[in-house]
Amino acid sequence: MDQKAIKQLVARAAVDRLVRSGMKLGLGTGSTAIPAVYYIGELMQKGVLQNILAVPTSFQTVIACEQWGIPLYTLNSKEIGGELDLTIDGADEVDPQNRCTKGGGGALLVEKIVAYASKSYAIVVDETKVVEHLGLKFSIPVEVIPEARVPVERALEALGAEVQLREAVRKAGPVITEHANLLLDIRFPAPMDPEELESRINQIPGVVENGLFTRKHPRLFIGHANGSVEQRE
Ligand code: ABF
Repeated sequence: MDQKAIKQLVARAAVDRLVRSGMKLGLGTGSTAIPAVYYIGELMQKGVLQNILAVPTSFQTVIACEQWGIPLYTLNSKEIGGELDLTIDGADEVDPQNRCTKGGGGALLVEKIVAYASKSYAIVVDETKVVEHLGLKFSIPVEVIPEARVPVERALEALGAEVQLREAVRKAGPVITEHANLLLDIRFPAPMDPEELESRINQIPGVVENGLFTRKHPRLFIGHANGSVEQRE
């Protein structure tokens, strides 16, 4: 199976196994989470799923929900009341403890807010995302207030990180997040303790959030090239 098909397979498997009518759902971002949104829209059109209330994690997800008529809410809506039944999202890396690196797509701030407001959390990945240690294959994004970029860079370097400002590919200049912040992508020369690092980074003044997701244990769905979907609690 090609990677696109694997992503679709694992996204659909998670929806089939976890999503029920009437759920308040957090809907993720990226090329594995968006197929789950489309599939939910399909099931709603067929009448298989009813009364879904969705909270999106990015503009990409808002547009996908609008295309399928999935009713959009915020965590503040009275129908949601600050708590979701389930969030389904993607990840850039997952380690043996189901801890994740996320935010390659730049949506980590709302992804973490939505994930941590959910009673149940599911991550859908293809097998290339499985790693022994976080930060090995993928850098860890840190969302930073623009005015604090240099002091935060220095503080991250003092933690031993190599720091790279995320540049836009086509538009000249840095990537600006949906909350008008900058992204610093950091890498460490050796494996680090992701739980300790997640909180250490967020203590630096000017840091808004970082892409280490270690405190919300997700149910993990891994799509394999042989067409199987592995579920890891
Ligand atoms: C999103 O999924 C981001 O946190 C992460 O960067 C992305 C992974 O994207 P893809 O599924 O396209 O590899 O939730």
